[in-house]
Amino acid sequence: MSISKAASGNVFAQSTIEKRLQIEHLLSPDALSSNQLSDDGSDVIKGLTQTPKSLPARYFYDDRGSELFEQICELPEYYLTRTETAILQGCAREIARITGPCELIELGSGSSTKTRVLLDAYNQLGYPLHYLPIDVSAGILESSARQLLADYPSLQVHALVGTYELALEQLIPTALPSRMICFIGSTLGNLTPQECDQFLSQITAALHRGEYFLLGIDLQKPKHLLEAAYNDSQGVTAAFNLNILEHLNKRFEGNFDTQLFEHWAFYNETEHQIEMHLRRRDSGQIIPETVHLRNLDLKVEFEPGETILTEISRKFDLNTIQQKLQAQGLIPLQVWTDPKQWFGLLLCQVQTSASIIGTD
Ligand code: AVI
Repeated sequence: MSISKAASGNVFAQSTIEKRLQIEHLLSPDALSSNQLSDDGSDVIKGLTQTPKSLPARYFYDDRGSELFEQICELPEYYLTRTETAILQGCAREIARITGPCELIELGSGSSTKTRVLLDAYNQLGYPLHYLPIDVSAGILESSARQLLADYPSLQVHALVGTYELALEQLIPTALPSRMICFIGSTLGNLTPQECDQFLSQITAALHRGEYFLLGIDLQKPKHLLEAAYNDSQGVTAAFNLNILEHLNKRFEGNFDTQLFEHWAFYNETEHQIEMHLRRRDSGQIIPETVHLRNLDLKVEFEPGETILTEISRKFDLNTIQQKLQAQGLIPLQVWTDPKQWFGLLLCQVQTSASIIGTD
């Protein structure tokens, strides 16, 4: 092929990508500058002034945090991503057959790696490919959407930059017969039970009867396996946890000294959740360490050994979660797990009049 032909081919491919890509900012681009949400840090003030101290887990995900999370997904101890991908590879065709042609809506799409497994299945069945990824990170959303559009010539992408809550409130009907909201990766586990109930009711409200919800969840298993996944030998999870302080320093002009804190993660067997903390190292110094977050006009003292809860990661029981979904009008149609039953993938359908009759 001559250079000019190759160049014109590239221009053509580029122009079809532009035609098939739509990016909508649900919050103003100003509010989203440097991947941030449009809040004023009041959640940080609230978390750091209560006892015990805590921070909202979403502050993990600045550019560095997102990069570290991608690395976590590849770690030998972090079985979640690998296991879920393998399950998805085994059942994607079945999912596509059950739902028929439908728009794929993905919450917290990130790099959209697992989405490809679903897109391949819908593609192989000759279904139109419509993908609506939702993420707070405009950069990751756009770059992964462009990559997908280059790889799937018939794909249409309508990306929404914003929080799940905003996106779920603003979903519009699709030209396709149905829609499926995908919430995979066990991110549901990062919500408290109360937040989880509220989230599931938002899912039901956002969908029409007969539409679909695909949920990936990490399941309960022996403590040592769980603790290894959140205390990896390479220290990537520790770096991810500590990065939240760097992020706060940048965002709110803070002076957290990350050397003074250490990663601490354990499995709480009563609550069935990993709890991830940052703990002020106990170096024999008894005076409290004062941290100043200038933009928030906030000074916080940390005693030696004091902790900040940065994340919970709940581990589910398949029967209990199915009951919860059913109670929210999300009827589980099919459940897939891996041979060790470490991870679960559930396809649910918003209650139809037929399923209401069926449950009587
Ligand atoms: C995003 N979420 C499902 C991860 C988890 O396993 O709860 C976040 C994570 N935290 C530490 N490692 C991974």
